Amino acid sequence: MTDRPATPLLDTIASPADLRGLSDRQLRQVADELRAETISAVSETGGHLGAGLGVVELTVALHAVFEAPRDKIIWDVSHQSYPHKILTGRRDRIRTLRMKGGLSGFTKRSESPYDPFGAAHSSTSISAALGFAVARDLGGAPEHGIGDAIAVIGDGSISAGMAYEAMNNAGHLKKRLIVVLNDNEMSIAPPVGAMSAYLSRLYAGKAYHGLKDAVRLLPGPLQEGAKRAKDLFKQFTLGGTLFEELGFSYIGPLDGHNLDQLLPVLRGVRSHAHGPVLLHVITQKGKGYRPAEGAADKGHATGRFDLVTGKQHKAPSNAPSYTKVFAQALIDEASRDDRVVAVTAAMPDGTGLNLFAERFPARCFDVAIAEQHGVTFCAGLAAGGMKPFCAMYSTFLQRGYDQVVHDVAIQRLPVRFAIDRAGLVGADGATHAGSFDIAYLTNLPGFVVMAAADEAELVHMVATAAAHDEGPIAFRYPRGEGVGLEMPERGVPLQIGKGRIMREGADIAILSFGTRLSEVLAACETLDQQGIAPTVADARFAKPLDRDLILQLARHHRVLITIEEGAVGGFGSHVAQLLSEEGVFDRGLVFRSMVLPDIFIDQASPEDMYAVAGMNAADIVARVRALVDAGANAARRA
Ligand SMILES: Cc1ncc(C[n+]2csc(CCOP(=O)(O)OP(=O)(O)O)c2C)c(N)n1
Repeated sequence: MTDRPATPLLDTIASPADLRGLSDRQLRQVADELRAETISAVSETGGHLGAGLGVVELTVALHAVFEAPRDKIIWDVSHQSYPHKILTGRRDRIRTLRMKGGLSGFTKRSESPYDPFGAAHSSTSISAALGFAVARDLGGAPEHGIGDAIAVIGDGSISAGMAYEAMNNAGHLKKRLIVVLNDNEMSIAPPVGAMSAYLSRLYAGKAYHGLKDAVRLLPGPLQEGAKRAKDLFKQFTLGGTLFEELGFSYIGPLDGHNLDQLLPVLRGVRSHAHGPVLLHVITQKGKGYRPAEGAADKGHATGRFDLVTGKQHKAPSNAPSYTKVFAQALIDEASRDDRVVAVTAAMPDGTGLNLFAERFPARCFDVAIAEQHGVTFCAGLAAGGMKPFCAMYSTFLQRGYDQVVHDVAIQRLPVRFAIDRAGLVGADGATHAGSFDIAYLTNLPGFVVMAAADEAELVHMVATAAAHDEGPIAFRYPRGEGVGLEMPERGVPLQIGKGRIMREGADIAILSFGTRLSEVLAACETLDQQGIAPTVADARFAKPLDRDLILQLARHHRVLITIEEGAVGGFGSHVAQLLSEEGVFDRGLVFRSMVLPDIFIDQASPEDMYAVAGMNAADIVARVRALVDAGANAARRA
């Protein structure tokens, strides 16, 4: 008889309830299969790999011990939720991760009842879990009830102020609430800050050894009766940690890859927890896949890759990324002016400031995942006579908005905002789209707001920002590569509030703000062939507006169209306001504004997203043609 391969246990798991009938030994097998399935799926889709691999055992343990969806398991950031998705009825779609019409790369309420709370920005999980705990105690959701509220938060994400605001509130309310601190000693980059150092001290301290001894006392997983679990739970509760001072029972640190530790402790917590509990779990980012374990970012995010070698399949490109162009231009400015400093909130590689830090280590500050602090820190630096460049993604700067208004704008402090990932971002979807910065900055008095139309413009905008000491100034640029232009030797400051004419035509003018300019120019080639020759201008500034340029375009053309990769309320709205105040509409100007649609666009390829947004050259051609045809019809009728 030949040995038939055993059916993978994972194949029998349609929902987490199926885990609850398994022995601890079988759960270990499920964990191994789940890890393999996660690696295999991400090799096909790309995405966040390292974080999920680090929580495979934790995911199995949480779902085996707790009863989702009644118990609410809330993953912070939720980039580590792929194993959770596989166990919660989405295995059949896991190879559609981050694709158009597929699974989101993050938790999403509309996707599954097992995703009680959506995320992608960090450090929200404890607040949300506390909300569920209070809702439970006040009788919310009476149809199904709410069981436990469990937040799983990483050591990087717990560096943000919001996490402490939540713990402060939780310690005061004393509701039963479980926080699992998933400590892998990594953020995207190695974590920074005093909190990270504190967690390392806890990890290195007595508690860990105490725990190992205690676990050894257990004859086996089957012998964890309620009493034993209770004793265990008590033994592990140590006094004196920061978390205890905040009103949490602290348990740990545990080995987060050892189900023999995780399962009994979680069972103990489930049976006996009163009030808020913090379970400190030590894990390894990228665990179980050598290429990820060995990567500098522990496999944080990856494109599609070869399973055996771990090598990523990536189309080569010669054009430099906007991020890199920004970093090099900033290094150039900093080499001439030692007051230039740079600030990132836990994204040194993503913003290119890793390159800046190599050159100017003492003038580069990674403040951890702390955008609010980062912005006000820059305000302080500016007040102290420095020239701070606050480099953040558009979507994450949202978190520091009151600081932008209150600490920077009202005090007219010359903080330079380098806004990366402006516009649509592709596979990360709606949570990461940089849609709102134009709108949320152009309404602030005294702000200068620029958008680079191409990578050469970005170099000039870095120089413009460096030279601008009169107040706050921002420049935005997209994810991805430039158009492959010849780069200027050095940046030359632009005249504030002045745009440029790119080509002259008649009848129709298109005024572009940002990198859609290349699509506008491509559209013009098609329109030229159809006998329509628009004037095209690059506004460069959404604030202050180039009034002269705009009014001149309005005067000399029958139709004016603005285009920007941002939500309504931004550049086009300000142009409309100007035109209406100047009475231009009364004189018959036809005006249209092309902005992102008033929806949150789900993940897709950038091309698909632009198609949904109607922002491609073909869409611009269609817009212009419709206006020309309408004009011709009106003329015929008249
Ligand atoms: C507000 C905010 N800023 C920045 C990010 C980008 N970001 C995504 S994951 C991550 C690191 C999170 O580290 P940690 O919580 O330790 O999780 P790990 O990836 O190590 O599992 C960062 C900085 C974000 N998601 N949200």
